[in-house]
Amino acid sequence: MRIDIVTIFPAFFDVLDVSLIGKARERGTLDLRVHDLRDAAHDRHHTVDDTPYGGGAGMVMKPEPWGETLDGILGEDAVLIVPSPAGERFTQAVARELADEQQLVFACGRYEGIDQRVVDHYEARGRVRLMSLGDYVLNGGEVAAMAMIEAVTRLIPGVVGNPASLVEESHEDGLLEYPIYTKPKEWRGLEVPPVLLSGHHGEIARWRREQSLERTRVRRPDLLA
Ligand code: 6GU
Repeated sequence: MRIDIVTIFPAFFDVLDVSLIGKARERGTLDLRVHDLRDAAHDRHHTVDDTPYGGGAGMVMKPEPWGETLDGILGEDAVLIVPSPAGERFTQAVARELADEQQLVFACGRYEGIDQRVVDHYEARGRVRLMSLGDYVLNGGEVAAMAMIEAVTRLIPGVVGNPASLVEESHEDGLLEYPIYTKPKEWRGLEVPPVLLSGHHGEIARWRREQSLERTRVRRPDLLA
């Protein structure tokens, strides 16, 4: 998979050369490139923002640097992803859809956002998805893009070492994950649930299922509705 990130803060993405994503890049499983939007801002101060038409607080990202940068990046089959608190909700199901794509391009806005015509222009020519992580506000798209990139890339075959570790997780079956334990059997007076030491695989599976359901009922009843 190819991933391109456009941002005025390329340094946010320096951490993408460590851990599993870094390994996938070294192996060539993942071709990830970070682009500085200011390289396409040609005035002396590399200006990327301006005041909003119609008035209001804050600044708006100018369309021209976005157009020049995205034109040079977007391939035929690319999906342009615009992190935005006004977008559709990013979920595990969306992550699975995106993991099948050839190219994802993340357009990370700052300030109050990007001139609407950038989205309108690329929506008329290809696939664009405005994506929100949840109902809260971040300062820009960078941290959201990072979260989405991690959620998507770990689903690409070969990025996570053991594919079995992908299936028994929170949200993969629509429920929260059951509690997990390792040695020692007793820690600070707290015991590992005896069923897990019983060796009865059927009973263990049933207990885990019940725990998943109970956790989901208490913490995330919206997932069961
Ligand atoms: Cl994708 N962007 C910003 N700026 N804030 C957010 C978000 C995205 N998702 C939740 N809050």
